[in-house]
Amino acid sequence: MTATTTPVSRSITKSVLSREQSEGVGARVRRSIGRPELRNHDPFLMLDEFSVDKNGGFPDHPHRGFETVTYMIEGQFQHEDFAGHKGTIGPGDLQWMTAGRGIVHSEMPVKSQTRAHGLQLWINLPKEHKMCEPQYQELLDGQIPRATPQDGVVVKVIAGESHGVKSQVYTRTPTMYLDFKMDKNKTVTQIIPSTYTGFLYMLKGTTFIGDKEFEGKAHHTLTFSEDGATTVKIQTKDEDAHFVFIAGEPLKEPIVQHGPFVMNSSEEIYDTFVDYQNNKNGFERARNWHSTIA
Ligand code: FJE
Ligand code: FE
Repeated sequence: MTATTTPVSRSITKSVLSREQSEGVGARVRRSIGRPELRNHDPFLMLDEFSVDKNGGFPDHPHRGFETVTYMIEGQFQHEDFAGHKGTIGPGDLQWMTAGRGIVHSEMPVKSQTRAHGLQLWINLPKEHKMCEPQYQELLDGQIPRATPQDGVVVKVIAGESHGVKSQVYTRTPTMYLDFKMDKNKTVTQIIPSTYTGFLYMLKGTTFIGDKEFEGKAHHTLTFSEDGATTVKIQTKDEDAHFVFIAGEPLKEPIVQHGPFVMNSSEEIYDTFVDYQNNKNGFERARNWHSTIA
């Protein structure tokens, strides 16, 4: 037993603004997790708020050892991989991709659109899942369950649970991913497991978080205290707000990242280069493959 008492609500330990930077080919991203001030947010590796016009995108590139979760806010995004898996996601739709042992794919806006705007989260995989078979979990907006804890508060439950509503998404790394839309002058409490690390990424408006009412504004990442508290209190005042609430169980395993490959040791990264170069151990179908959408 500890002598210190656990606070009721998590508080905010850091608030970091994401300014736009260039990424991919002619794409702009506001990087949240993964920027220098927000490294080591185990199990999360990266969160980008991307904005891509018809001339930009993320053409043919590989992944190994983690998951990418793409959540569209506006516009249409196309993807195509080396196994012939192909599709388009639009506003509110979600693609939860487990790269596992290897994916090579292309992610591009639909050309007729003016702008594709969304979020891409990279979640690390536990050692025992890094070399799993790739898997896609795709959900259209209408298939994502909603919780309405009160009038004027809608929570889309992308992963995990909120106010009794559960997601069916299978998370190899225990993860919560919630999209909150709150009218002004509302207060909600979200339950979070005591061991999870987490943060809010603000898309619109202003929130006040925790008992000390830490202010959160658009394009800011607000990281939660790691004090074992099992709720997060979130308020709005004179503005509506839109944000995502992301939290997960830290893996506490070594992370060796080289661009799109994330493994546990430099030997495994070296092996990954060899596999990718020689089209083996998951990269067989990369031989002579070129996407048709890039
Ligand atoms: C990548 C550079 C990249 N953020 N947001 C290097 F741009 C990427 C990459 C993305 C990406 C893709 C989408 Cl759809 C949205 C993104 C970076 O593809 F994987 C590496 N390694
Ligand atoms: Fe990708």
